[in-house]
Amino acid sequence: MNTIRQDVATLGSGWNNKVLLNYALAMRELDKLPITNRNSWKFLGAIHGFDRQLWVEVNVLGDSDPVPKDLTNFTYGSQCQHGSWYFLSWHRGYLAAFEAIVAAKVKELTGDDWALPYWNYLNDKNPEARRAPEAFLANTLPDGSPNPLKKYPRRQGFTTLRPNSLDAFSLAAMQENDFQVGNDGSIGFGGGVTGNFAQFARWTGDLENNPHNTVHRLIGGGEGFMADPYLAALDPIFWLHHCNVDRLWEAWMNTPGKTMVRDPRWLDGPADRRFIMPAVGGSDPGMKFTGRDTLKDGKLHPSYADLSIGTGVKPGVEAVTRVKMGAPEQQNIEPIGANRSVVTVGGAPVRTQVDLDRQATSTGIAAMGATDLGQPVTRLYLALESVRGSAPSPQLAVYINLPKDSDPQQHPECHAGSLTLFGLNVASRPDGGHGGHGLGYTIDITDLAQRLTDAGDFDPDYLRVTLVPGEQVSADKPVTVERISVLKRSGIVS
Ligand SMILES: [Cu+2]
Repeated sequence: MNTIRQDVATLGSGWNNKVLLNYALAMRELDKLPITNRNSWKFLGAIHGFDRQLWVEVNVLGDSDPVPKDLTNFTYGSQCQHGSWYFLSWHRGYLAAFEAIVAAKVKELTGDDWALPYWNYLNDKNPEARRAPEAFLANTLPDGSPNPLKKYPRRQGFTTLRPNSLDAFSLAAMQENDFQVGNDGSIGFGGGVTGNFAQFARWTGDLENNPHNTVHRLIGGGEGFMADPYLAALDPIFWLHHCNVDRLWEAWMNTPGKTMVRDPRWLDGPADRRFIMPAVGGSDPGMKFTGRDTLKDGKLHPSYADLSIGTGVKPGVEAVTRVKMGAPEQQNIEPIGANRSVVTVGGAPVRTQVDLDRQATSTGIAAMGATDLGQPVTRLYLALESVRGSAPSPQLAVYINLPKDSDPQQHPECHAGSLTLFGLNVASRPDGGHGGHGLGYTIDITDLAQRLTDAGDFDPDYLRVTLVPGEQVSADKPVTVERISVLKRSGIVS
């Protein structure tokens, strides 16, 4: 075997997949260790998110189990970074530490080398790509003992990622050319700007939004661990999912025309502390890292067997799916309209009107399709700001300019985007490390605005936005959206 990360589908089926068999054997041992051990399965899971009461409720912890202080004071525990530009770098460090600990256990048990495999679920050349590897679905190991890879709950009857009719599950994020645009990073591949550590910050990046968030909900459903950041990393399938997300980032960075962030706040941040992971064996001081350590030539830079299949890009080959808009710092983001009040989505679709600045909208629409070098070019975005709710990963679909009283699902031409609000429960808690300010999402509506304009159904004075509730949204568990605005991104074709 090999320490390059490989597509799990290429490594054999069932328990013939030795990488997964070794994974199961190592997990079984790590799962026997108490949470006080920094290499235990529970400690590793708690690094992502930890809530003692919830862990006792779902029987992961006993009532009187001692919990180490460095899990509850945010040193090691509850570090996961979501809704910010640290999402990808933090998770890369997390994967590296986890992989080293599991590999050491595999070595001890079997003598084999081990690397974390990835689940290439958007590989359209493999008709079985969306089905979870058999090893995660089998009840028993080859020796007849219970299969640890199936130990923690998932969506009922889960075998395959099955997007519902409100879902988007795609590689569209890979078309974005810039990691971060605007002072707050509201737009881009990688997530919003924050100088400090923030478990849940304000703006979700494109890749985090989809496929990352979508897959969490498709596996977890309402009750499964993958749907909730406090529990997700306990499910061993979490790591194969995140390995693929990490690979997508790597593929994106290796594609000419994509601009990775160079801001020292990202490279050397966060400003107020270091990210920290346990070392193999768990001794102090642990492994500290910054964004820089995760990039090429950094100590946490991974290697993948392939960066082309199922990634939507061809590393090394310039792909002009979207016109380049100039250096990110020379692009401008400007709000050109907003709705007037908080929107609450419960059991039924809700409509709201976004009033637009006619002049700014008209010039924006006129420049949307520019392709000539040096010409002004724009893209339009719908921004959902400070979204809050109590469910772990509720689903919302967003439609624009639906005919009055019509069924949204009959109008795919009005579908602007689909969101899975992964971690909304955590981001909305006023007692969390994030003040309960909720999460923000931007949806690129350029192509839709172009289609509506061509059809004569885009009025530069206003947009009618309809929010359609999906899974985990109901009258009892509503989602509130503080403000819906339209952002105009302007640059120069380059
Ligand atoms: Cu995740």
